[in-house]
Amino acid sequence: MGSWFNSLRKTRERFSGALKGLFSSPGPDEATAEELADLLIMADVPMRLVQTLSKELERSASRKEPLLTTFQRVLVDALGQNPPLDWAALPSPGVVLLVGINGSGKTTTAAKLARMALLAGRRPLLGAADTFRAAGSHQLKLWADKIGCESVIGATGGDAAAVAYDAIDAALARRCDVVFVDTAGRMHTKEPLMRELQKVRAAMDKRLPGAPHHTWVVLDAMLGQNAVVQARQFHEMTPLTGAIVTKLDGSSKAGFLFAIRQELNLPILYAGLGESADDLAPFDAAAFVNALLDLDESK
Ligand SMILES: Nc1nc2c(ncn2[C@@H]2O[C@H](COP(=O)(O)OP(=O)(O)OP(=O)(O)O)[C@@H](O)[C@H]2O)c(=O)[nH]1
Ligand SMILES: [Mg+2]
Repeated sequence: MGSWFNSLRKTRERFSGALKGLFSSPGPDEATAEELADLLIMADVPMRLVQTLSKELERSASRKEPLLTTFQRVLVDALGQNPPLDWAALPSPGVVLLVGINGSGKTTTAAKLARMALLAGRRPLLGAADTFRAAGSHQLKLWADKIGCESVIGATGGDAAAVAYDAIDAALARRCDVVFVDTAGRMHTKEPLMRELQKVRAAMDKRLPGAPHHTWVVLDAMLGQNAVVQARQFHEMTPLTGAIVTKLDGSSKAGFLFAIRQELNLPILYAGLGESADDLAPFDAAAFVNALLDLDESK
């Protein structure tokens, strides 16, 4: 699996020079602190958090807390609690709906989650409610065969809500523990497509009252602040219970995750650290912050 440290290289490189200057100086040097604030904003760390950091850094001298410790503490606190899925707490079957814009990584993530479920000793089912493109469903079927799990694949041009219904139906019949339903990519600005999600949810609830038990937005980390805008819009149309961030390994704007947690109050459940089936890690706030701050990843 890709490591947090390597995955955050691009974001870290944006401000590691300023960080070194700040932490090597005997006390907070105002010019370096300002430079760092600018660089953090460029990495899409929300302004409010940068202001909190600046204030805390000023106070750290009187508290005799090392600057680096202040930095770590404030950033880890800002990310809050992000507990990944508790398999044991899921109803049977637990149903998870994955949503997001085109190309954000939904299909790959659905497969990675199913793989994680298998490793946890569960029986997952992948539901391909991406009926928009033939390639979309085909891609999920290939993943299901590769990792060795059950699947229900919708016909191209078919009704996404019907596939979601059938996926739950099949999971009940085949005694699966968890269903991950992949959906077509949709622009957060296209209202009819966003409404389709409500139909999908209603169909799920019809087959299994209470489903979906989780709705996660899959966000492409390369988009930085734009991913926050998307998540907000999805959240308005279909209540989200968490976020998954993909392509952290290619992003230089991973600071947007602080906004997902602080502004939208969504837990960040998993992070994609590469393209293979095992490259999905439960989100680890301490490892994320250490990797941002250029600290040894074993710390
Ligand atoms: N490096 C890297 N690539 C990823 C990650 N997650 C997904 N990808 C790649 O991103 C591309 C798009 O992924 P998909 O899973 O097809 O995205 P999608 O959201 O299903 O796309 P649509 O169905 O077209 O909306 C693929 O080439 C994936 O291999 C990740 O965490 N890291
Ligand atoms: Mg897809």
